Amino acid sequence: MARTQVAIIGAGPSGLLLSQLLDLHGIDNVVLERQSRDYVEGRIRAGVLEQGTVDLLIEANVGERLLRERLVHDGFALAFADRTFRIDLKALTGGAVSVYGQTEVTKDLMEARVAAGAKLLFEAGDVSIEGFERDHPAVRYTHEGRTYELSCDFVAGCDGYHGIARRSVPAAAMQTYERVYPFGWLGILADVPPASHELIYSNHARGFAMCSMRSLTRSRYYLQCGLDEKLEAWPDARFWDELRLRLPADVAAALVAGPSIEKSIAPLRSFVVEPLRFGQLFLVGDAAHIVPPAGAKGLNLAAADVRLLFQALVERYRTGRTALLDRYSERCLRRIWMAERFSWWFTSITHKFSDDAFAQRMQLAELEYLTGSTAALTSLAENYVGLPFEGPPGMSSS
Ligand code: FAS
Ligand code: PHB
Repeated sequence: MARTQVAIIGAGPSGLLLSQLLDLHGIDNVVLERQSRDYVEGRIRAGVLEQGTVDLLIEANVGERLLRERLVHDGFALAFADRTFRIDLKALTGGAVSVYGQTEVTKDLMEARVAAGAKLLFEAGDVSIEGFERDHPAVRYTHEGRTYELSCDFVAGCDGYHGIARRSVPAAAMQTYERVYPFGWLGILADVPPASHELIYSNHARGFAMCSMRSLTRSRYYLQCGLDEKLEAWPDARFWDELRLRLPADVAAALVAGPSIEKSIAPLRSFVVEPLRFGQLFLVGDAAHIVPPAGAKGLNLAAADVRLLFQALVERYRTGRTALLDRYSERCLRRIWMAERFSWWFTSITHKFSDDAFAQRMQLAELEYLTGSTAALTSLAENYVGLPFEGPPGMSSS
């Protein structure tokens, strides 16, 4: 039976970043990914990185293209009642965010792992975890028609919301918390210049809309849509027309339409599982939590989990101590719940939940108050740029 120190299930951002950081600290690991490399590198998802995530990618030696190509945004805009209001992140927090697609983060990580000769196995089927309560669990999988078994010290479940890691744990051993939203996001990617130099989140009576970007020549837009919507009912022309209707007139006038290069519908949910550790199995990223994307937290939360697990594994292998491993769940959950709250709140004030006139007036009152209060704006801004990471290992938690 093959052996490694850490078996990582999933080669998304969580799995690749953990693998890279462990490797840089001499900790042997194997990554088992269900899909092909092309499929993983082709996924279009997040677009905004917190500074903490940027710093971690630099620490992982994959920050060079990111620092060269990212767009640093000192602010973003809220649009409502046919006007836009700029949230000045820099003035309110001293911070900023980086616009750099998750697709590019994944490509940078993948390139680094392949260059390092990492043990990355794609199209690994039927992955299962045996005995994660034991000191040396085993991970079974198939590849090209043969079955393999990998013995390890630890398993990192980086396999996303639909993965098998969380599902390997008896339901009685965990508590889950979930809110499924009554709408999804219809997203489009197009090689057209963005309508604005910063992101715009638009609250509109027809539904939420969002203007984002991947560069100054590639735009990413979203429309809130019903859960029963089908992509085939949304030809490009309909998407652009509806987007214009949901934006303030000046932004709509600046919108440049063009052929979509990607279009997809994503459901929205808030989800957390507690705890995140089960014996030698540790859940990381979307395997442990999901946030509605309005707060731009999903990918950043995953990176924060990776940071804490990587620190804990380095402590274990360097000193034999397991204090940080024992605190992994508690340390992750503090940040997870803060991000869940912010993402839920930001979704609640920007999206259309019903035709209820009172509810819509409450949203507008909240937006009016928010954009008129430095205290409220500071709270929004500090959550958006990313709350500070917990202190270095060993510091007492606040
Ligand atoms: P991922 O889901 O990215 O990766 C999990 C990996 O595990 C995948 O490669 C999968 O193929 C693999 N896997 C699954 N089951 C397996 C098995 N049984 N065996 C082996 N491998 C297995 N976040 C934002 O901040 N902004 C956004 O706009 C945004 N948009 C999103 C849109 C969609 C459609 C989705 C699904 C998510 C979006 N997110 C967004 C959140 C997203 O960015 C995640 O937070 C991020 O991908 C988390 O990374 P991972 O934890 O690595 O999980
Ligand atoms: C994106 O560019 O895909 C994006 C950016 C910020 C969000 C959500 C999505 O809050």
